[in-house]
Amino acid sequence: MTYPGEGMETMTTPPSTLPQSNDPCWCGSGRKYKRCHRRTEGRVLPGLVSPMRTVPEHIGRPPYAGTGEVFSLDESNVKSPDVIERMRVAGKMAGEILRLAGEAVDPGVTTEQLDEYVHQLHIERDAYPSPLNYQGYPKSVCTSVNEVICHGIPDSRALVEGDIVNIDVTAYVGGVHGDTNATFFVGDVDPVSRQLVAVTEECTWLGIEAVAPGRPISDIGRAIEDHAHKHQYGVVRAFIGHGIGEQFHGDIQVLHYYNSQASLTMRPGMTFTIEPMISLGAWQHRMWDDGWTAVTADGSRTAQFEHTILVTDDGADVLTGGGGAVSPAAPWNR
Ligand code: EYF
Ligand code: CO
Ligand code: CO
Repeated sequence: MTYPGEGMETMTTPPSTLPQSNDPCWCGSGRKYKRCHRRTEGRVLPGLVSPMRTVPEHIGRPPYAGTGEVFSLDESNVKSPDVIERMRVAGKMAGEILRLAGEAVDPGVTTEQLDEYVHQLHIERDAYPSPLNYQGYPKSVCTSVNEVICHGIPDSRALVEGDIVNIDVTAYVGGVHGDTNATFFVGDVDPVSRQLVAVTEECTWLGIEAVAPGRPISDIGRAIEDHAHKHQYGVVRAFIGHGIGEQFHGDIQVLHYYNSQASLTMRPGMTFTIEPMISLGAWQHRMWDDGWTAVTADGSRTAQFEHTILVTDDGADVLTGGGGAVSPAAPWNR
């Protein structure tokens, strides 16, 4: 079998007909295509990351803001009425910032510009963007494009028509965090990706509807996984929902797949996130060299939605929801 350009020393642009996985790469490297250029074709590449932004002195900040080091506090899983009221404020604010950020998504906009906008939206509201310096994370928001599962660092890459981008906003205000995310379309997006995004949002809501006092927390993962598998999608296992309150990440672990060992009983007053990451293919992940960015092992696209949830006497309250939040599949927008 021959390929266009075979026999040439090197080629710098791919031919119109691409090799099979085990055939020699089109570039003339002598390596198999799957070990050479197939790794990057059509994939998101890292761009340049600008310096960390600053937050005005008058804004209250979490303990890690100065050093980047996260120490766990002795915080109850069941929150007091006072903490819950403050979490409603933080959650509503995060939902509003997420909606505004989503409205700014367009071809040509860089994820760096989204970060600048999200940072400013926090400052205007006297809030601290929780990701900033959390374990040393360098930006105010996570922006995860196409095969990036989560924790994408905003950089100089411009969004391209047909991309999907997840924006993950966490606001710290009144001494508590509110954490929410959604996946947005960049211009006209192909039907396969649109379906992935729609089903991922359905998975999130089915997980939320499984929240009930007295029930094991494994009910949430079961509901999410059942729906994803009906569509032959993968459920990412490496990243999970978490307790939230005065700490960005509390003790509670919310798996997005079924595991009988997830036996914690849900109780009124508990607060946690539900944030399933669903992929068109592999559930396994790989890390970029930056140590932050997680991508699907096979390069397939992935989508995510997230809400901060309060367990109530008869189900769940969505603290990051409400009229202004982004959620076409949410009960209030149906
Ligand atoms: C050291 C981070 C640390 N972690 C979680 C830290 O819950 C979250 N989103 O819904 C979430 C957001 C952020 C986060 C932002 C920064 N971090 C990320 C990746 C690797 C890592 O290793
Ligand atoms: Co989040
Ligand atoms: Co989260």
